[in-house]
Amino acid sequence: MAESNLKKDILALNAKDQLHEIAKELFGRELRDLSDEETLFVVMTFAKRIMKVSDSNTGKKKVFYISAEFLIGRLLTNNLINLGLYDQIDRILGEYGKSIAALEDLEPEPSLGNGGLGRLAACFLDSIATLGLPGEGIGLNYHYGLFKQVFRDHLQCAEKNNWIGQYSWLTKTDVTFDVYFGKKKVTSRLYDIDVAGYDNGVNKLRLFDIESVDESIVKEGILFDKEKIEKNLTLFLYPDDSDEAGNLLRIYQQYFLVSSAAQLILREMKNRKYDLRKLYDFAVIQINDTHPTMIIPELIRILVEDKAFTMDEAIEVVSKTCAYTNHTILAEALEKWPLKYLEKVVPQLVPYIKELDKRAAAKYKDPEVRIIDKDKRVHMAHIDIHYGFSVNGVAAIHTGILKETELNHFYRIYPEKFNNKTNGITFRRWLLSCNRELAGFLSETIGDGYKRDANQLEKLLEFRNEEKVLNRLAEIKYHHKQELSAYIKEHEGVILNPDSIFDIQIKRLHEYKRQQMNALYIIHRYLEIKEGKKPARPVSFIFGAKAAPAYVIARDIIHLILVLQDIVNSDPDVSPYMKVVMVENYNVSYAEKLIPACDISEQISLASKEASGTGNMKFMLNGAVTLGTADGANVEIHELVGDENIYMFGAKSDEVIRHYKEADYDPMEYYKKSPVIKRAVDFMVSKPMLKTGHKENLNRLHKELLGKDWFMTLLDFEDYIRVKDRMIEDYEDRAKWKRMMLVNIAKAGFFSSDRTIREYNEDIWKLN
Ligand code: 26V
Repeated sequence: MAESNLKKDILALNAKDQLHEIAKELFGRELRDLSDEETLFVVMTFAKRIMKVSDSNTGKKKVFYISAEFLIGRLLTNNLINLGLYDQIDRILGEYGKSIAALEDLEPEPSLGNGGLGRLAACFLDSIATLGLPGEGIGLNYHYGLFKQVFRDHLQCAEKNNWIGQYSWLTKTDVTFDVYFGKKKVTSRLYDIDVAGYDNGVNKLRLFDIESVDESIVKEGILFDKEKIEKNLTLFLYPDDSDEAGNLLRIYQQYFLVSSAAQLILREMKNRKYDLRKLYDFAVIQINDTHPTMIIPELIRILVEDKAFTMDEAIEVVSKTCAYTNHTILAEALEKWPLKYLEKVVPQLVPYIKELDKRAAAKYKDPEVRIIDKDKRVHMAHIDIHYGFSVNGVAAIHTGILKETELNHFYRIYPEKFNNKTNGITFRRWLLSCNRELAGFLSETIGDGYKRDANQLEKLLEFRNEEKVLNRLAEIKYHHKQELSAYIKEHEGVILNPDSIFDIQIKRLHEYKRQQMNALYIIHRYLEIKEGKKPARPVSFIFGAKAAPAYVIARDIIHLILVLQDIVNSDPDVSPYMKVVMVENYNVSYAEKLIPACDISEQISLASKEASGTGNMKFMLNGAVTLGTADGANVEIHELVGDENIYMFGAKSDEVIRHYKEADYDPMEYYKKSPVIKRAVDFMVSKPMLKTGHKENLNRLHKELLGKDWFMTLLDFEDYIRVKDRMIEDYEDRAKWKRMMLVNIAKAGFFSSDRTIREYNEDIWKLN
């Protein structure tokens, strides 16, 4: 059907009639007779059609946010809220004894990201659309996304997560491109997902898929033949890259993404009759970490080989079009591809990368800023910095460390390129959708304005001494703790007491995030209770985390927590006073249930290592109080709420950086010096632990902690105990705690991704 006809048809019918029509069209039955799952597909189809005929955000210049990950999560509730249709549809479904809440858990989650970086990209798409800016995301259509986590025998196992069924948010387009790996040609097809802005136009997330993909090659778990590129290229997100075949596949994926993206962008320029010599007047390409870096040499190659540009001209135009965001300072996460891998996968790009390196070397003598190093490895970030016009970090402290330490050699030659863009989160998903009760109460108390202008949350401060308001905040928190307890009972088989303190750490499992320090605290508390030190109120320690399948120590930490869960929860002396639960398959949907129920937000990374964090912002917005180190955006949260509304502990980033420089940190020193540390660490390999868990995993972890402890757990452990104990005590001063909740909510406005996107636009994209 032509679009204008569709638009007329849709506008002519009211929502109820449309739902009935779609029910008949899809299933040949009445709405009332459909299963919940079928009803979900009807509502999804309805929302999809509305988005198809909504106005799209257009303008002369457009941002292309290119990213290997878009962790969009479920879209039903979010789309209905943004389209302003939630209440209406919920009322109509109510007439048939159904509700959106009952449908939303049936939607398969698109897990097209690992964690913060991918979720940030999804929040950004929401804000770009909400601000009415022309922009789109460009990524890959992974069929299974991130693996589904299951626990067996206290260990993490990985299974495939199939999210694309007969009905999904994807729209198949007829746009295809040829992508060449040397002489080998494959076909790339474009799929679109509409992104509705909040009460504003619609943008698109454009996902490319390899046409010859073959799901049947996936064997047990997530195992598949890594060599068969034409069949496997878009099956999984970041497959195990511990071997050469895995690394090569990752490069295949990256080039497939950038070659498709470059063709899509140039096709649009051609359709709109734009002059490619002024590409930067019409397009800005934001490169999300180094994964899409090859877009730079690829665009230069196309301009030179197909569009008659000289090398100088192509480099100038591309450099004025591309901007780079850095999301980590961890050395092992900064991509350095062996030149021979690139020669194997994309030989056509290698002469261009060599040319870019040659030019940089001719200009700057410092070997630290070479693109190709003496060991013939290509530093992807160095391409971005030399040949992009902007380099940004994602929180003030992170950008500071990039300038002063990690990228100092570059900062000295290009100070004007460096800028900070502190991350943000979309309040539509992380407040309006996941915490409807709090959003409703805020509207009653301070009006609706905060939904468009997050800074208006500060109006709440006027109520900091109003008992009625404080009590209502506590009631809403309690309601979510009850709901979460019911959910965890059903899904994890663990019974939590909603009157206990909910202490939550949810994020990817990584040693630098130090879930192991939280686990050591649990051991410490367990042993104290065993000795008869009974606390005033129980604490529920809740974790959610996936470990990369090849990351052995991270999997050992999951094992440690699962064994502790078993031991603590089944000990009748202890379990009335504390419980431990690690939820299975932590993902965006689980986060939406956990975050509104949290009292203590655990943000305990080793200072300097967490670039920003965004979970910290989501917790704060939902009235949790932060227990954190001076790292990432915690530093800015601290500045906003003040000393009296946050619990900070641990070594500062300059001390940590000094320890690395001097190589003088020795965990054994701390272990020998402190009986508290010794007792907790040794319990990991004690009789009860070895009886429930596996010797191999627990011994390995014990050895790692005492022999290396690269992320300095023991350096901060005693201070962590001290501050966490104080925080738990302070919870009993209920008036004080409720005021802390209020201040945290009121000060969260700064972390709206609308603010972040406005800054990107003003300083980097300049779209309006
Ligand atoms: C990647 C890898 C890959 C190889 C093994 C170890 C490792 C460790 C870390 C990473 C992180 C990649 C980049 C990333 O996800 N950064 C996150 O970006 C978020 C959004 O800016 C930010 O909030 C998080 O602090 C940052 O870790």
